[in-house]
Amino acid sequence: MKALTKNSNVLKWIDDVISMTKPADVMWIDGSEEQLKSLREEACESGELRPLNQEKYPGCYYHRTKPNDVARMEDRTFICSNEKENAGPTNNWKSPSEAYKLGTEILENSMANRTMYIIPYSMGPVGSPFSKIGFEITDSIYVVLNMNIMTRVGQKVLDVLEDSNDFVRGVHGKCNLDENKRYIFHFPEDNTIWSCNSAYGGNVLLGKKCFALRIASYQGLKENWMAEHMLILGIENPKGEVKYVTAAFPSACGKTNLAMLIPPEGYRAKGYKVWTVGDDISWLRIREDGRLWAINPEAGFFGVAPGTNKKSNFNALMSTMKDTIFTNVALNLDDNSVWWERLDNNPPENGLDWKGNPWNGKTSKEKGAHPNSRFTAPAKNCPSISPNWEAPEGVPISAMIFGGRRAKTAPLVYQSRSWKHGVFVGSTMASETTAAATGKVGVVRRDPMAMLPFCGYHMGDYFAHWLDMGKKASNPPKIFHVNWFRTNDKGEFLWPGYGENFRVIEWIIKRCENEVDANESPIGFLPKVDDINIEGLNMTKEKLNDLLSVDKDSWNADIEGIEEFFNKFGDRLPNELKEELNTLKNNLK
Ligand code: OXD
Ligand code: MN
Repeated sequence: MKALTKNSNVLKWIDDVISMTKPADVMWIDGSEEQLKSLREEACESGELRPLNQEKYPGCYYHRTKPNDVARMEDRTFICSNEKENAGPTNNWKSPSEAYKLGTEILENSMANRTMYIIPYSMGPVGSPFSKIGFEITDSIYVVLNMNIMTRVGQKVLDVLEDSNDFVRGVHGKCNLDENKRYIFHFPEDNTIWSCNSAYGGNVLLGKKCFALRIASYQGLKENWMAEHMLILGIENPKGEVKYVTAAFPSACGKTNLAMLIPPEGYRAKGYKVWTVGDDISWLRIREDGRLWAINPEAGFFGVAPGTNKKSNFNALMSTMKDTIFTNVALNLDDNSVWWERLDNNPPENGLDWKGNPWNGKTSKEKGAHPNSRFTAPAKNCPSISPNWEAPEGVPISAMIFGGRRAKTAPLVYQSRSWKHGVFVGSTMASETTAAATGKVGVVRRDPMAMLPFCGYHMGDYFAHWLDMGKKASNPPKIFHVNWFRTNDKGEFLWPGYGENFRVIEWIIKRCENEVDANESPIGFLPKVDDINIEGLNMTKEKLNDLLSVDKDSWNADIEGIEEFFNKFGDRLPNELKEELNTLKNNLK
């Protein structure tokens, strides 16, 4: 097939990959519906995809991965910077020469009987000054079809790139899915990603975690912007004014739910609305007004299916009703539809589980869907998608929210005293494992800014970059911390969560607008009890007071964990963070 571009940088690189992988055929993805349709048909013929009930789920397909290939593999993920030191203590490292050599051995001739697909894609709206271009070379139709949902693909991207050399070079080869030879290599200094022997989304949809977080975080360091693991949300008041916030949470803390939150009935009646801009990643830049503006670089949601239902996340469920690819969920053979745990109380009797085995959901003790089964759904399907979600220059951010699952220490919400203090709050972010997940309650895992697995360089330098951005922005967002998961002595949650979290977001916006005062505390500003609206909730002021209290003993115990974590970064831990730690210690005395 004729190349779709004359860009010699692109063509030279593609020739090199062809020489390495020796594909039987090469196809450029132009993004046309005609081409995508024929790829879907081919995938259905080969069994790679299964069409679902087209009346119930128009344009939807089903896919299964190998049972050993169902999640991101952090121990097989490497940052291949020239200097080991620059990958930092929180990343796996291999030297670029070793990684290229090993990758070449594995990818050599790996496409001999296969077609190579060349996907030009844009992260962010095509042509926006905030967007970046990448190519993914892959031997998987599943990857092509998922990338077509998650990013903007095709000729229009090449037209914007013209003959520039500024693009990310991604190579993905399924090879033979050998888990012992599975690697996800990132070469931040070369704008390059190589992924082999996996077919699971998080390892192979290279625009997402690999580019939009690991490579982009390094690009942001060099180019004065930020790539963050953050959702973006707009809150509209009855006057029609919209304020935007971003939020970073470790996994299993309700990020997608917050991104698509539906405000409580009383607020909706008054005219409040919530708009979804993004559910996973933000790219943030300082604009002329000194504020940080954010775009969602993605075009779709790659969401966890189990637990998604009409009550927990109506908008996410509605997003999956058309043009969606489901991976590793259960199948209902009676009507050729999908099912997953907690979707409803009516699991299929005549089903197949995620491994393809006959499965009766009414009697089986086994799970039907893999706990990390996913939907890949177009963002434009989301009922709450913001009218500004594709604004080329992004949306202005009033507040950034960090959060984690903390049974005791962190109050429902608090505000940092300054940007510098906010960076400290983000850098010490932590979440506790639940009894259900590990058998052990309260094991604290540090996950700074929810970026632990996604920062493409030394995390000490990443903290310094955050501090620097706050100095460069004359009007940066205010930084907050939330905790929806505080419990009482019986282990019961004190806060109802879900849509009711809107009440906390309302306080955050009021603080940004200087509409309410706050109480100073050793950890930052706490709400005055009367300023969080609990009308219509089964909640007393005493209980709210408990939720907002700061227990010095548990905070002092936490400090030990913070010190231990900070020690990892040696002399690359910015002094400002050491100062903030000392301030916290003194405040708690
Ligand atoms: C994701 C993740 O899939 O954070 O978004 O792992
Ligand atoms: Mn994520």
